[in-house]
Amino acid sequence: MATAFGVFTGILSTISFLQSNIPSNDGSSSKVRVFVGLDGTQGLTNAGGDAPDIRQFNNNPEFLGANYDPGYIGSGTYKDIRISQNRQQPVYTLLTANNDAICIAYLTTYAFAGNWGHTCGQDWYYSGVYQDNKELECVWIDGNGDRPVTAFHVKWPEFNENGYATTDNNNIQSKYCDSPNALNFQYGNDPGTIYYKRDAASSTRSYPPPIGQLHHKAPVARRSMLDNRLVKTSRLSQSARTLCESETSSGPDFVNLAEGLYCNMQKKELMPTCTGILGETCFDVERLAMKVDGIIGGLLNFVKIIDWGNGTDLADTADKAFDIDLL
Ligand SMILES: [Ca+2]
Ligand SMILES: [Ca+2]
Repeated sequence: MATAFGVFTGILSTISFLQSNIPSNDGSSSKVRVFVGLDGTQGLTNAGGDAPDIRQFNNNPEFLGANYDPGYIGSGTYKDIRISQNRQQPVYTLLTANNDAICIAYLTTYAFAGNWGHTCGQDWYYSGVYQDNKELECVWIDGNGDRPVTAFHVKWPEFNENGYATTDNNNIQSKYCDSPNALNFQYGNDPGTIYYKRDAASSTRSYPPPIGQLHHKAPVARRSMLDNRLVKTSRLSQSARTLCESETSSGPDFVNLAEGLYCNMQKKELMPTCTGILGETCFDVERLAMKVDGIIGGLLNFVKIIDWGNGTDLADTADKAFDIDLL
């Protein structure tokens, strides 16, 4: 796959690379391959699901074409999604999730590795899919609230032949995670727009498809209202406060043990975890219950505890799901 691609060495080679690798049979379509993680990898489950909507944009970026609701991708497999468009190069590709979440290990027209989810602090997991003998991570996307990311775009020339950064490590965060140009994750309902910065001086602009080509789906009921799972983590990068204070976040209740905060995602209510002080109002991590003025309230009926661990020990980062009766 991606290893057959040339290395980006400059504008000229980038152009020839793009032109020679657009897999188009008749000059009227482009193709994006979406490869998803393999169920069973460190407890990965339901990695397959609905293929994302794909929108292609040229370098300006102007909308070129799209394929909406392109079908299903099985666990550990890929789907080639064909997009009807003119002969212009698709430089930006926007992937918008549908309702059955998928965990993306890699993408090609050119190359993008699912590891970017982890690198940029998004919802990720181990994929069980290998590239050059190295296991890729996958990034989760979902359209109706089971996972926080609903869409992301990639600007293909910003990624090397293996789908990684073209900059040195010091610039990865600023170029790929903090600026919307090369890569941008979105969390809203059915995003159809890409956001980018032409340069640092100009403001962020959005480029939706022209009126008439806009694709609207009926807003979906976000499942977070019914989600009675709890995610536990000790990773400082996964802040319960950040998640709770974000208007666009959705998903299971979330407790960060290192941060000492619990977020009731339905109410978007932040609460400290209990420390043993008399009379405190807090979330009791052991008993899975709220304490008000030191008195245990009703038990919270979590059906699953998803333990993301501390991010350093593979055994502890498995997406474990416990029956509540076994705790
Ligand atoms: Ca799924
Ligand atoms: Ca879903």
